[in-house]
Amino acid sequence: MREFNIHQNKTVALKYIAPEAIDAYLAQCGDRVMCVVGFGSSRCAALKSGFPVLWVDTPVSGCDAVYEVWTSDKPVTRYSDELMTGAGNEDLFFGCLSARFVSAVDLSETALRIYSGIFDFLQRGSYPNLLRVWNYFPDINAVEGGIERYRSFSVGRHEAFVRYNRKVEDSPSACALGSHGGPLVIYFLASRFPGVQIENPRQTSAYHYPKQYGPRSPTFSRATLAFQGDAPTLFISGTASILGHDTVHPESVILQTRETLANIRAVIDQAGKQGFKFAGFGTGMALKAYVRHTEHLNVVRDIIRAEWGGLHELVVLQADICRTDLLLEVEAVCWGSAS
Ligand code: 3EB
Repeated sequence: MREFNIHQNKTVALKYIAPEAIDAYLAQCGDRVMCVVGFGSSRCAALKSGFPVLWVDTPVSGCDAVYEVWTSDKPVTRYSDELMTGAGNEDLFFGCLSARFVSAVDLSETALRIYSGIFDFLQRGSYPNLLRVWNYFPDINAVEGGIERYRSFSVGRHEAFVRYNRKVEDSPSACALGSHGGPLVIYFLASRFPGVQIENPRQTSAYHYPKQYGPRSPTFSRATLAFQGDAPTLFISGTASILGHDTVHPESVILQTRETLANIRAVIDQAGKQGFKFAGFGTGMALKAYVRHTEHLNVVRDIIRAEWGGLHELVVLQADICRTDLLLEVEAVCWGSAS
């Protein structure tokens, strides 16, 4: 059998695995598996390994489902309590949570409760630093009780940051997308070591967005740079066609895709100024694109491929974006070369 070496010098690695390959992949990874998230419109069968799967109801371009699998270069220990399941080693921890909610207002309360639970957990344990958070919930653009679900979510999340004295400038990288059903689903990566927050010079920091985007600004950084191990890892937040704080090219998926990729490049360049040596698009980048309209899935994928060629990992999902005029959002993980 071929030598299994996804890690090279990566402290955490990420792979997108098809349903028919997932059991074999997890068996190979053994006690290095930190987190498994399934994306698809129908839930797949339970895994042979029994590893818990956090499920996000979003159609996947070109297949029924895909698994996002995070692995560590060191063995991890599984964790579970009434709030979350997770896995960690001495430096890094992945946590997975989900919670039902019934309305936009309830979503705010639920986000506050969940984030408070996360911060409690982080403060108690050996991973006080929140590096990256993924947020998914259905009907993200629905307006209920006079407020959009996304904005209401941002209010509850912001309140948790305030209550736990988390400075917005130290916010994790993040994304927030609309799934097609199910609960609020959150997973996160936390670390023993603080990350370095990266902002995009082309964009207003999200935590300084003006009130026109909601009563409380979203608490995320454009990227976080984690310096664990031999080579740093750059976690780039969901990135969209925004300049300053304005959506640009609302009518054109092609121009929105190009602007989004320009923003990602700007974040990588900024990280370079703060010590990151990018290993390059071919081996050093995993990318997850979210596209609002099914008919745009291929054009977004084609532009990404034309710009950056054969990426290490690329998955394209259909999901709603948190601003109604945004047609897509792209997140990325970049690995650095050892310095
Ligand atoms: C933006 O730049 C687009 O609320 O956690 C991107 C990444 C976006 C994260 C979040 C929202 C979030 O404002 C939307």
